[in-house]
Amino acid sequence: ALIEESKRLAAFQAVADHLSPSYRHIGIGSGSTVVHVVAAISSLSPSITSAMTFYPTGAQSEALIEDAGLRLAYINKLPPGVQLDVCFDGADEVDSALNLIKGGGACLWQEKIVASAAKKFVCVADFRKISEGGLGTEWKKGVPIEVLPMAAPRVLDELKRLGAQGAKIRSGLPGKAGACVTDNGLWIVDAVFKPLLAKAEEGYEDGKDGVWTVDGLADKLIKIPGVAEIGLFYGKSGLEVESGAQKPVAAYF
Ligand code: DER
Repeated sequence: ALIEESKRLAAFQAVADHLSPSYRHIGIGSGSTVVHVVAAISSLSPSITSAMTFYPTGAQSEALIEDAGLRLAYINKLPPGVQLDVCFDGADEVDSALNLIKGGGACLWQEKIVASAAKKFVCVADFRKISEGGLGTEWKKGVPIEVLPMAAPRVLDELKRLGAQGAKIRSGLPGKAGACVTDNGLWIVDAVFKPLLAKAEEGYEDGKDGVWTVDGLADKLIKIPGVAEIGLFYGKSGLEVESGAQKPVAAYF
């Protein structure tokens, strides 16, 4: 109950702080925390929300928008040159430089596309997601990577060469034999690395003994043939980070 309450409070705070009534195009992420974001938006006056259009990041997000009676549209229909005013989404872990692990819900590819279309990205996360010692210390299941199924075995081999302590194809939830299949028809590989450094330390050799910076690892992962997208999102330092149970953990642009 504490965790749900923390998600709810963080979500309502994030909407109060970061959703201006003047906004017209809003991205909605995936997962359980963003459910509270949509609840917060739905609690606003219809005179405000009726002027807004909401863009999903997958099947769950789409249903969330529809079930809330909010206007639904799709990112490929956004007029050229028009950006989303804001995108709200969850995260699996957030470090001190606002880097994120995302993909716990296997929605990372569309989430990153929609996030990249927004002027402002607001990450809403409860206290469990705050990284104390680098990405991977709280979320221990590994960095989610969306891959083309036929390339998965070769991706697993390359991950081991990059120093992954463990890498595996994510299996479907109970009730689905075989691999988890994303909204895009692909698979997820979860790769466990030693905790990631938020930024390179002086004279640091990235990847030495399997210890990577977020940027250094991301550059390697995205180039592996067969990888569609990776669940590492970049923060932009210098913006407010409000840590704690009841506050949105990060807002970055
Ligand atoms: O899959 C995702 O990227 C989700 O946003 C995930 O990172 C957060 O899910 P949660 O809000 O249910 O913890």
